[in-house]
Amino acid sequence: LLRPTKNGDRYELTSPTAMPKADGFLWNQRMMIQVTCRGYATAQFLQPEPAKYAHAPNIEAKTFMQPEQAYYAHHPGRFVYIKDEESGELFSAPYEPCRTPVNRFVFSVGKSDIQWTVEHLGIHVELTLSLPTHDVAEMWTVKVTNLSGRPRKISVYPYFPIGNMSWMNQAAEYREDLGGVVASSVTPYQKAQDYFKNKTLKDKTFFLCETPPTSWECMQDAFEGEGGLHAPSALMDQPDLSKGDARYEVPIAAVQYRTSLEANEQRAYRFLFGPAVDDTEIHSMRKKYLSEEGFAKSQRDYALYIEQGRGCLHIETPDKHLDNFVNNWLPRQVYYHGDVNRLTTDPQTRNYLQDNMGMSFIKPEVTRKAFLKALSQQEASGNMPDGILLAEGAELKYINQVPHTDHCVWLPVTLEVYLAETGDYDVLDEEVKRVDGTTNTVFWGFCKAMDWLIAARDERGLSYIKEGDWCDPMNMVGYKGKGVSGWLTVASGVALKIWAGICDQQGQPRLAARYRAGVQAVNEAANTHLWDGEWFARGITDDGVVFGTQKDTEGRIWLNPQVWAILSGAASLEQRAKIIPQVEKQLGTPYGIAMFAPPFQSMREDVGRVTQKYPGSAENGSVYNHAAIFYIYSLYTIGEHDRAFKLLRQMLPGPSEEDYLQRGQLPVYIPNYYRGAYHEFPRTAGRSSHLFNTGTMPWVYRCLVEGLCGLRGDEHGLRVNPQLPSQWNSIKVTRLFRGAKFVLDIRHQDVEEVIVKIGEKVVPEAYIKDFEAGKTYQVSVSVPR
Ligand code: CEZ
Repeated sequence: LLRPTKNGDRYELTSPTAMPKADGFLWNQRMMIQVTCRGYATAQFLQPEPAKYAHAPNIEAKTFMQPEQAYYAHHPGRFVYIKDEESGELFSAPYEPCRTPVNRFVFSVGKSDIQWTVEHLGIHVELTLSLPTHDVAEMWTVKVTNLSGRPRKISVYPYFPIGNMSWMNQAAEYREDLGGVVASSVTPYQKAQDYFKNKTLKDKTFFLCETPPTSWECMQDAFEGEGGLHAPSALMDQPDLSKGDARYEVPIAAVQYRTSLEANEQRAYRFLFGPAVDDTEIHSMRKKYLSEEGFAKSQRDYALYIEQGRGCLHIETPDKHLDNFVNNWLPRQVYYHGDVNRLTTDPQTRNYLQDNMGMSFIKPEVTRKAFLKALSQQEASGNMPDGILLAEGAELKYINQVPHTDHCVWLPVTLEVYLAETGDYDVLDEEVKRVDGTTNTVFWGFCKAMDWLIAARDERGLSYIKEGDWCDPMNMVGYKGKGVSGWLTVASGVALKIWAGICDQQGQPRLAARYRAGVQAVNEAANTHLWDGEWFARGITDDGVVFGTQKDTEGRIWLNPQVWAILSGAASLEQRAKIIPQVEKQLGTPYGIAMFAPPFQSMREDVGRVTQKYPGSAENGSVYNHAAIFYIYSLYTIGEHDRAFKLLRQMLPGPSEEDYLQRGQLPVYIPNYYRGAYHEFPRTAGRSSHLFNTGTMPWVYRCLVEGLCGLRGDEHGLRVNPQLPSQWNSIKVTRLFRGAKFVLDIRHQDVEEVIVKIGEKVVPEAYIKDFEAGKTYQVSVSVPR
């Protein structure tokens, strides 16, 4: 059903029906596309706001990417019909729209391309999708081979629906001069001033053919006729497509190649699909890409671009599936986040900082710039805005119009990773010009942010939540201005603790003392008001109701406050010993640890819309991987490596077939959640959201680097303290660190403490300080059993 290729850099699925939403994604800095095994696609590009060039056939609401997206027969996709001209039989690749059971099916997801192989009626069809590195377009290769051992007459019909582009103006026609179908539209608007803004939008969609087709059709209705998508009238009732256009009718790009194939003969067709402003741009895209050499060159360039995201860690462990993920797919997903910021112009501040935290392992110069950019938008109060504006004219939209109080926390939390990786403390002295016109250092900005966190607390010393914290939809705990967040209280403790350490390093003991006092204050407040006997409560509502306690039948125990209490030090050793068994008992599932349990079954007006999400989906008690990875990270910080590893492993789909089928997703990315409600709704528990935007990724990388492999940097060097799962004997690791390469052989042995040797020389305190960039070091590490 599902298999990796040799080194795990591709995953192949051999059924179009077993995991219908199984998908892969490709991106560049200006676009992304997510495609399913059956051929449905969702593509977006930035201009600079997200836009589409292939739409649904009806008006779509503009929104952010949706979890568990539902596909339907007319969903945008990329399809190729094949008709046997002698028998009249029809099928389509990859699988939709005909849904014909085919003889052979392979959906193969690679890091820089996605392929399908489909065999039916003695015809072999191979589809390949790749992207240019800088431009917005899809590059499609369709290869058709006659395997039947006799001459064949067939028609090949690529069918790329374009959908409802605009209610004001839309049309499509075949353009001989440009060599393809061009659909034109006017982005709908009403305000006069928008006319001037919209002038530069890419309102055309082109589908260019390298080889001129026999015929074409540009109108959805004419193509489909009464036959429906599975047997379109234009294919079944007439020899050739009728060269029709679309005049304020829903456009498509369908072309026909009527061809004869000798036995074993192959034909290759190439197409370019994407948006453009005008004919000139379409013409130049054609010139640049649409040829065998153009495609080959672009594919090489794009593969190199993706390769830049290979990260700083390579592992060989007893778990090959884990290796495949860590060596190929994990850095790719981290890179995606850091490189394109989820394709929005106003990423949420916490997302922006964490996505860039991941870049510390890949391209730390990007992380550095991100801190400067974020701080330049810090408010005069010291608070951080809800989103960071990345493009000129960008505005805070959707969730960023809702006041959340946790954004400052993420500054030191993410900086800690950057500093560990680079040792670049100089960044703290950088001057930042701020929105209010003043200029100050990074260090100063962080202090202001920490002061803001200390101040934004109530008379009990607990942190106000307003309309949300890390948990976006927890919007009614504090909307009247009084409610507090238990998580944010202890998370402030974590932030202040990290910052105090940095103040010490910077020779600022008085500041360090001030922030340590802050840590103590929040930890005490949490213990006084939120400790419930076995775990910490999640918060206290506007009306003074403590929630997330033993009294609650829904939302009884929440993961985040426990985890960050462990990290902040609010939880003592005795408290930890109570918390962990409760967390595992109440939140554990075979698909990972749930964010809280039991899920809410109906609205709780003093908690908010999180309780209205479907029980077990998203923040309402799913296995929300971002929350789960915080827990895993905290377990590594306290040496609980077996618990940590078990949960880390559960984050990946597979490797059993049963598990793949239940999750419905290939192990080429980690989704933002798997369904929870394990006890309430076991049928759907474990199902993937298929949303690859998630703050989980940098933390997974961190857990591997610092936890499992135990190779964490600090100011002067690399500290070695691997935490292998007990059942493993040894692993091999390659770690790139500040320009040097460490090749490590790490073994469980009968030793009392970690012993590190470079060659024959023992490295004191397992702390590698003397090394040079550009050199490779062979390191052997003995770890106590
Ligand atoms: O968005 C994420 C946020 O991007 O939810 C996380 C939060 O920490 C991230 O910053 C937890 O709440 O508004 C909603 O209800 C959405 O469900 C968002 O909360 C959620 C979606 O995954 C966005 O794609």
